[in-house]
Amino acid sequence: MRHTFFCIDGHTAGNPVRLVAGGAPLLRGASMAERRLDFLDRFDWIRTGLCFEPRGHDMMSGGFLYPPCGDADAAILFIETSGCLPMCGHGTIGMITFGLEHGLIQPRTPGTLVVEVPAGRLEISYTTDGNRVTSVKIRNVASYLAMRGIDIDAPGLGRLSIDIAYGGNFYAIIEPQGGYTSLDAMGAARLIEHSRTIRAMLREMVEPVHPEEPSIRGVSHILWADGPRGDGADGRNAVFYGERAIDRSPCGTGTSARLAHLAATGRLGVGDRFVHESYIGSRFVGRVEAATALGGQPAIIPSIEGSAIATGFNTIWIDRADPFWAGFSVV
Ligand code: PYC
Repeated sequence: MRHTFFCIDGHTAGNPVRLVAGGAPLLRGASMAERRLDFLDRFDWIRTGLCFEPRGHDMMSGGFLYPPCGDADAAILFIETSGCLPMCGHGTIGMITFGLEHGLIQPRTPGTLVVEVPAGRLEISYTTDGNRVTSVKIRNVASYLAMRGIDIDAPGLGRLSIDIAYGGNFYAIIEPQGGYTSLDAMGAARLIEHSRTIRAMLREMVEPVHPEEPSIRGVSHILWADGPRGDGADGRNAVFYGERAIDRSPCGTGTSARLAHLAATGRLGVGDRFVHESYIGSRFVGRVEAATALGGQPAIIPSIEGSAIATGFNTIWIDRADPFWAGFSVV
């Protein structure tokens, strides 16, 4: 049996986005959080088949556009090598860009959209130049510093003090200290190796749970923070996800978590901008939009702004006669 998926492929700030424009399964659920669980239960082979080799690769990420459950303009379900994320910033920027450019999303008010994702509601504004979407700004879900000062003894790096912040996913944030001096000194291969070990150690020790949506839990991503490299930037980071991925973009949910972390530790205030660079030097503009509370804890509403480029159409088959129909990963 052959399943056909019509995709628009592209990237946001260098990280891949595969918008599956045709072939989405019908999902059960009254919210995107419920539909996400239904997808994971019944259709996870679509994610693994489209994201892992031989049709994808370690960094592959994307999703489906759905009709909203409520009064929003659209809804998104994310797929990635690491699972079905509650929220993905670079993915949202890419899917909104490709969806608007190809008429898959019809805004009620040009320039603004409300989009449902499993983690909540996003308020989106975007700019255009002719048929092209030139930037997308996401007012993200409430983000907060969940845990501070978790001490671990990381093999090869020594003692590290790690904070955990939420920006749509839970991030372990490692600032330069001890054996970690900078992204460039560490390099991508060692970042991946150390991230896998540190994530496994942290998962043995703690399990952060979203105060309002208990299906969002656990440390999925490691954010290595660093000072800025280019002119006009305020900071740089490398986010590890899945088993072998370093985000090529500055990571939208990672930037949101970092903004919450910097705000909670007195280093950013409401209204402050934070230009965040990625491992490859691409940028998002972050901003602390407002102070709020989440489950009784202080939180912020962050925004992230960036742009995406479509690189082509891709019709992908998942054929049950293919021994690798559900994908594979070499770790
Ligand atoms: O942009 O939020 C993001 C993201 C999550 C994982 C990779 N990118």
